[in-house]
Amino acid sequence: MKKTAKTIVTAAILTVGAAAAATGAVIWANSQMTCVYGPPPTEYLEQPEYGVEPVQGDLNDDGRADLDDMRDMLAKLQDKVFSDTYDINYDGKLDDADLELLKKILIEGGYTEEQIQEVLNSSAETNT
Ligand SMILES: [Ca+2]
Ligand SMILES: [Ca+2]
Repeated sequence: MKKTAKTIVTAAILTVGAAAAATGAVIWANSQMTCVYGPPPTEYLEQPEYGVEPVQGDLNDDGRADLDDMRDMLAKLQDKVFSDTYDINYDGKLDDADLELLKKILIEGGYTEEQIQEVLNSSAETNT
């Protein structure tokens, strides 16, 4: 009797499983319960930026820290407008300390002192 009941449950699970396989759903089952998951949420999968670690020094959100980020920071420093995006050392101020930190990040990322100095010079020229 007990064996028969289990056989019926197994048959039911297999039926649900076949239906789930046809729709691309995932089925999970054990002797106590059956759970059918829907197909993977494609909208989520198409947006891989979720759960991705932010890149340190990436201020314009293009996924990498580069000289454009430094140009953006220089512009903000010249405008003297505080923005917490650019306060990369999180001290509540936008100043040279943030610029120094960004320089360090860029050098660690493979940029040379010369490349950075060039950006600093061109920024100083446009300011005068
Ligand atoms: Ca960037
Ligand atoms: Ca700061």
